[in-house]
Amino acid sequence: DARERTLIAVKPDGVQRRLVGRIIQRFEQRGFKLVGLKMMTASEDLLSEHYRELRTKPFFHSLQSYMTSGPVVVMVWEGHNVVQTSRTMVGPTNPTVAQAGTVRGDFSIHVSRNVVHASDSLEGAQREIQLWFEAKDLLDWDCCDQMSTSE
Ligand code: DAT
Ligand code: MG
Repeated sequence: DARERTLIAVKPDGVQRRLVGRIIQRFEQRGFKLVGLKMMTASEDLLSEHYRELRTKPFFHSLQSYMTSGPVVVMVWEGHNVVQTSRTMVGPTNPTVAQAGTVRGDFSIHVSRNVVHASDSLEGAQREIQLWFEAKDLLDWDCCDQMSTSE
């Protein structure tokens, strides 16, 4: 489905380390389409909904305080197989085992500061997109490649 969408977020450590541009560049150059983008500091409630499956984990409270400690850049990217392909581009949760060439493998060393979030399934992506964005802030747009030369 060429209209598949996923949620990608540059986490506070990624913003602080000036990695936003390089992360966006990877998704653009791969061929995905940016349909939503905002910078915000997440609330604890939003984070606890976003990571609701992790609420019982011992690291949950430190995860929550890290993720609300500063601004994140939240994005919706669209394209064929974007959920799965972006997980591959981001790399495994723990940067220790992330290959060079992945975002986490190139820019991080510790699981609790792993720079970027990517939805892990179609259902998860839909849930997270609705959680972080209002429908009106997701934009449909056409590429100038498809414009006729007479315009
Ligand atoms: P992912 O971000 O790859 O989807 P996840 O959903 O299992 O991984 O966990 C969400 C985030 O929680 C992860 O990016 C970093 C943090 N986290 C996961 N496991 C952790 C651990 N063992 N110790 C500290 N933080 C952890
Ligand atoms: Mg996850």
